[in-house]
Amino acid sequence: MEYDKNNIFARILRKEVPAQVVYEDDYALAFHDVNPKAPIHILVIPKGEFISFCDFVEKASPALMVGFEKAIHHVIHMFNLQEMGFRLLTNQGVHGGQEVPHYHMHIFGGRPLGRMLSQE
Ligand code: DGP
Repeated sequence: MEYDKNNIFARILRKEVPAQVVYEDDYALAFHDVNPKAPIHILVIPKGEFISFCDFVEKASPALMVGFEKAIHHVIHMFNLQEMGFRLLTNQGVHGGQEVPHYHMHIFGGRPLGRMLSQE
């Protein structure tokens, strides 16, 4: 599968589409999810053309992989989520229910988050 350069997160990265950005550095961009599922629902995306978790691990440089993880950690601290806790989630592919084909990590927090998976 080829990376779609016009997926919505690619366009947000290029600043063609606005987003409520909360953090940006050389490795990552973090912004509010447009359809929040928790009081705090932030998306963190790496800077580069990566479709999914597997694509990222296979292609990203070690520096980018570390920088991306540290950006997630930074956002967790920005929202003071480390005390009460949070959930990190990434979806991949059809069974994962991935909607946007640019690798992203969801950060959920701000209330007890319930069961790990829906029972549907
Ligand atoms: P996933 O199913 O893991 O691919 O989640 C994609 C998420 O992206 C979903 O929670 C909604 C969010 N999203 C989709 N389009 C936009 C957008 O244009 N702006 C923002 N901020 N979030 C978006």
